[in-house]
Amino acid sequence: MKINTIKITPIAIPDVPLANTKGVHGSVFLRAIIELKTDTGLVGLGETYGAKRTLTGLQKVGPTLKGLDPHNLRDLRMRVEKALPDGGGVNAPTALADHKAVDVVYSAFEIACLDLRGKEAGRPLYDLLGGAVRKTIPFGGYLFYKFAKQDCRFGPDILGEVMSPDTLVAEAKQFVAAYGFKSLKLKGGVLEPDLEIETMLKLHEAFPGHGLRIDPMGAWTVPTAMRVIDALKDKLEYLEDPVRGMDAMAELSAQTAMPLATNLVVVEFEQIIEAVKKDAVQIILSDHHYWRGATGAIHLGEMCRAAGLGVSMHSNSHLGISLAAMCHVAAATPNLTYDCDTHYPWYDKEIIKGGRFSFQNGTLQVPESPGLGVELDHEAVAELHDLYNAALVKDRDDTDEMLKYVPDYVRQVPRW
Ligand code: GKR
Ligand code: MG
Repeated sequence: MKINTIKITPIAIPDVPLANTKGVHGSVFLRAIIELKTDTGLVGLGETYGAKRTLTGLQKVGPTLKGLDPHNLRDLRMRVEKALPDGGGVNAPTALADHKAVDVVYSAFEIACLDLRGKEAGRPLYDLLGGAVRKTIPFGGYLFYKFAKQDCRFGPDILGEVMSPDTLVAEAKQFVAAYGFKSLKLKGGVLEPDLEIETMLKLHEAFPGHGLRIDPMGAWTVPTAMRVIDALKDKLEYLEDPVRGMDAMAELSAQTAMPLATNLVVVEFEQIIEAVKKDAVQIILSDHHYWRGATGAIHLGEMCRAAGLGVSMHSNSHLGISLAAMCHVAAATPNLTYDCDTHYPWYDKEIIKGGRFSFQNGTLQVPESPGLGVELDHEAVAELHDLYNAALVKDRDDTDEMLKYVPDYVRQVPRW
């Protein structure tokens, strides 16, 4: 089996103004859809970020994959490294972590290669990753403070303004009623810490049995994080990226028994060693979009097991190809013991046949058809590709977007 056609389609999906430490989401979010066709007539699918630097990387590497055997991931890696010799990162300068272009681009094509291999073998992708230890994948409700949407040209708002503890609890109630989530994560770092503490205490009161987490993406200093921990101890499963940088995480970790999780200070294999030496984190968030694909995410799980660290799963705005891949990775990672993050409920579009995944009691069943187990709805892709062309937005910059809502906004991390 050899790859003979490579198609990369950028798409834009209507988004809502979800707030975070560095700003707010724009009117659309961007994804790139990958189709790898083989001389045997199979099509392998992938989905990744669609912002400028990732798209450029995908477009540079794509044509060099002609003739690649999807079983040879080392050859894939070499072709990616050769086509992107200058390396570099893919995120906007205002982002809080960067991901190497070679890792992100490799990851996107790796998933499509694994999809092909699963289809050729007639086996679901989780079998290629070592087999499923679970087939029911639990997800958590990902809660955001948000503005009321100003620009509804590309899609309607959801829930209006959510900028207080009480409205955030109302959001959580809607999410739990609609999807049955058994755990809840708040994207913090948006309101004053006291208001975010109040929000978490109110969530705890409203959902006493739910696992709770908060992720302020480095918005707090170590003393502020300690104050939050004192107020919320025994109420959180873990605290995600409370402070900025490996050394600040290590300083905090030395002062508290609260487990610290990260998707900001450990985003590459090399950083695991430093994190372990400094005892900076106790849980690492896996993500096949930058941890070198699904096989890399499985290796991450294995390294965390060896290092005595826990594993959870990170999310970014995404559609169903990514969600299917997340399910397969979660199915095949034995020590992924926390409910996975997902942004999926915030959007109503889909690009796979059969429409959207449907959560039951906060869970999804891992797809059982060969490969990823999803097929592309070409009409839906074409519609969102038209939106990409119309939207004019070709990059993600949450800080820039924030100025539309708060004209004197200054990005400051840590802020409190
Ligand atoms: O969607 O605003 C967002 C999140 O802040 C996302 O960009 C993060 O990557 O969900 C993420 C996280 O830090 O856990
Ligand atoms: Mg995070």
